[in-house]
Amino acid sequence: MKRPFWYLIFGLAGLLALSCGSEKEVPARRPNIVFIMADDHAYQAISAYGSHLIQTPNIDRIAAMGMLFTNASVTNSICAPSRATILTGKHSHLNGKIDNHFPFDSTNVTFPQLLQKAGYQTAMFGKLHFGNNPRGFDQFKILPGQGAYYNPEFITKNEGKVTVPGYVTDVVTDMTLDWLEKERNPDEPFLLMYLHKAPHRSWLMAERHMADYTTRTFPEPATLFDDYATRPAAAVAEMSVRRHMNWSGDNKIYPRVMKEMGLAEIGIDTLRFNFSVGRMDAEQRATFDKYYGPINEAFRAAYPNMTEEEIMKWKYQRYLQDYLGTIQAVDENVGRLLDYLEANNLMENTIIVYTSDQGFYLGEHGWFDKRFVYDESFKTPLLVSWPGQVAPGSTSDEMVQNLDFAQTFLDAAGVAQPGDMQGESLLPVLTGKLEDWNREAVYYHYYEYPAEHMVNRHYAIVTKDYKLIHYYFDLDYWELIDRKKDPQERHNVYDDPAYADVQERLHRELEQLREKYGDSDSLNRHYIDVFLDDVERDGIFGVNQARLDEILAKRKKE
Ligand code: SGN
Ligand code: CA
Repeated sequence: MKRPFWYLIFGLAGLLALSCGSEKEVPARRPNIVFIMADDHAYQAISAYGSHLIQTPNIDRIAAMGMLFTNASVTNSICAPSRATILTGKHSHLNGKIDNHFPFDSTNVTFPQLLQKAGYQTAMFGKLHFGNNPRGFDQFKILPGQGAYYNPEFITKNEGKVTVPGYVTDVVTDMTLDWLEKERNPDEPFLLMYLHKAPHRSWLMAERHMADYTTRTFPEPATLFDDYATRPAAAVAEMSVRRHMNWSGDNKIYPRVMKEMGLAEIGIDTLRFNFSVGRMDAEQRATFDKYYGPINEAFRAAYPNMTEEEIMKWKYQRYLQDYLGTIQAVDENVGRLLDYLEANNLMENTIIVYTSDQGFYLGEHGWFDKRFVYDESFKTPLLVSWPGQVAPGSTSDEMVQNLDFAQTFLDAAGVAQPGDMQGESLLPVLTGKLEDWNREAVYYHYYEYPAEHMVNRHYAIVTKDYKLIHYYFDLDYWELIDRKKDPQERHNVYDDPAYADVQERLHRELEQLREKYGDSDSLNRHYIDVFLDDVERDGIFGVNQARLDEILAKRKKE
């Protein structure tokens, strides 16, 4: 291949920097960065992770070309905070984006801004969920808020608001390929953020997958009927497949059928259904009815004789059919992007990342959704390829986090990492230089409570062996999980005398971590106050109103 002129310039600059003893080595050829992220994609639903549920041959291609991480996690398992941590390289309590509720503080410095300044072309397509537009991008087309599955609207940098017919996963990919083909300047490296809405709730799959996925049956997880004994926060959370998944909006029982059957929750559930299925055009709707109509009639006939246990099992199957159906389209579209990169000689000098903004419960603990520090939502899929730098087909069990992306990309691009970023560059792990990598524990902090799904605020230290978790509002107690002996995370052994030493050591290490990252009880108090002031004034969607009222009343008394 003919080397372009700038290759020589950077090569010389690199030599010069080295010979002058500068700290930062400028790489000969700055890599392109393709950051692919899905929304709520559980690692249990990727075949490279040994999934029993689905084949994802295209996502697996990234693992075959590069490295699969088995211990990648997020610092705060919820959408917008994860994205804020990715962009800023800072924990939620420092970048301020602690929950989905408040908009992102756009005075934060983000890695795309720094890459843009350093000469990278930057583009973002798909879901951001910040309440404001991204900074540091030459081009963006983003979904407003959560976005829609069918015929979605976009907020664009140059064309205002546009509505594009089609299925969101296909549409976001079309936009991405269009940018690569028509707007990308081949003389400069680029950062491309390709961010899917799928497989986010309400799990509406593409028409072409309906015939297949609405008839599949999936194995159940061992903890589908978890009793939450010893874990009070898990017991009060509202994310049970049986009790909190909506008949219409989630399981696609038509509001009309619900009414005829006398099932509860008609009002809000009808709205949810209309918001998602109601966006389909006549043709899309006809396909939907062809496959979901018979499901409705079968359910109507079976329901009167179903036990509680059978209802849970039915809902679980319905949930997985739709959730996994959306992933089939993500995988196909990732394949389209990889094919494009391959066909255009863009594979060789490109870092490709596949990840999710967090993991997700696929029936484990009886749940859907995320938020808890228990594995399925705390951990997130992470696959990284970079030919010539990352060994093909390799795996790593290092405790890496979404906190590390910003510094990793800056490092790879030869751009200085701001001193107040809190992650670590992953280059030593990716390139097998583990002597330069030294992390034994990570810090976790979830905030959004009282809110939808009612997961209590908690912070935690996680090592490869244990989790020590503090639920501090409005439940106040500790959990200790022995990850090796209890991989299903069902037993809180905090008060077990056999763990007294472990408990004491972890308390100490947790305090050290909180100090290192600058988190504190007074910050916790601050974030609770700001949040409660706001929800008292404006309310909040999906909250358990009775519990919220009790919390607010108690606060007035104090
Ligand atoms: C919506 C969903 C929730 C989900 C949040 C946050 N409810 O509010 O189930 O936890 O998004 O998800 S829905 O009825 O509107 O679908 S996140 O990925 O954006 O954090
Ligand atoms: Ca998410």
